[in-house]
Amino acid sequence: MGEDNGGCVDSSPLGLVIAELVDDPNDPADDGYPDVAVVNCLHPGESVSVFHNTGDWSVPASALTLLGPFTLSDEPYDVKAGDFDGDEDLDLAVTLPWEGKLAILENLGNGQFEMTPTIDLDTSWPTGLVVADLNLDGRLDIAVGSTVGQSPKVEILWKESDASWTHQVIDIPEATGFGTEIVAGSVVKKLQTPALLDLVLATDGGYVATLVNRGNGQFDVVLTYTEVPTYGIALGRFRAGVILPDLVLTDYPAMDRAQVYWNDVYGGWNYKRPYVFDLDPGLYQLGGVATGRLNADTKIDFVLTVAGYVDPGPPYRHPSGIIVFVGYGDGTFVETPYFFHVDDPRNGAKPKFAKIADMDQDGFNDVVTSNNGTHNISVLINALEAIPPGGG
Ligand SMILES: [Ca+2]
Ligand SMILES: [Ca+2]
Ligand SMILES: [Ca+2]
Ligand SMILES: [Ca+2]
Repeated sequence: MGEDNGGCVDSSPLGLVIAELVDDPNDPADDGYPDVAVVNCLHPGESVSVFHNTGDWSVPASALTLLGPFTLSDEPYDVKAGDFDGDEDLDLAVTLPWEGKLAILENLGNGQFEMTPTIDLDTSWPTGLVVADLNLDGRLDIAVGSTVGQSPKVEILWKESDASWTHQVIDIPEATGFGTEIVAGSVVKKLQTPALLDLVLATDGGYVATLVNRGNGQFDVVLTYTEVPTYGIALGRFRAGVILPDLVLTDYPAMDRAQVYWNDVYGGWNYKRPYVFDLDPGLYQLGGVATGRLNADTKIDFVLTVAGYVDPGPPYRHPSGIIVFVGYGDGTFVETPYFFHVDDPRNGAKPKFAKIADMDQDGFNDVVTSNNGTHNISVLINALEAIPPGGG
């Protein structure tokens, strides 16, 4: 525990994806339980670990079975799942910033994943990625947030009918910084082709770039200046009755705020307000953010990860954990969030990415975190009474 690895552990998150990656054909109860893949950036030993969700949560500590690790050629950043070869098993795509490459691990269908030849990118420092069929041709494409020089780019890998990838680099004029996290969603209403997904990229130069998907490889870039380097972003339908999603991002240097923006319907984002957690600001480091339903109401909530620090004096330690901001369904959230302990910072745990899924299939979403600085992920099974519904 707590094995350190210089910049990787201190500054790079461990990407995490929840998807049905492994099915035990001898165990019908296994069906439908989502599995977890997480990238390990410790050197040496850069790899992907897959946790098979057996579905037996009677003893939570043994509900996940570790598979792998499956070796990568260099330090990874993020991972997403998609069936890239059409065999109905979800494969894994991993960004390798130091190499400027993308790795695809093929799911062999028996709990094993095999590295295929890495794909050279035309941009450098790929970080976040998203897997989606961006031109509605039935083949999954990949969009990567990256950079050229000091300016952020999005590189799209279009999957062709002969299984090759065609690269397209989309410039984001006037923005600065590295691309960090990228997400896909229907951000702008499209009368002709409502299913076309747009892309939203955050940069550590303080920008959010929406790439409005016009189809046929055409994207209009709409830029919003957020003033602060961004770490994580997530979309969510925060306002009941409003179809287009709003946005929440983590404000990295301030280290104690999430910022909520409302969709302006043209691809831009209107700043609403920050949400502050009151746990000794400065003694915590914000990580990622995820959106979803986390209590018994139908309103969308969001969850942040925070990494605590160990102090030489009282109170000695500031716990690492997750913070849930309960949504009111009108685009606002509770003032006082709920904190849940993940791990002891004396173990070096710095929770980074958070993902939401119903791990035990009881009908209520749970939270999974990647704990940078350790060899652990944490699964927080939702005990509903712990998170009362928002008022309002
Ligand atoms: Ca596959
Ligand atoms: Ca496609
Ligand atoms: Ca809720
Ligand atoms: Ca659950």
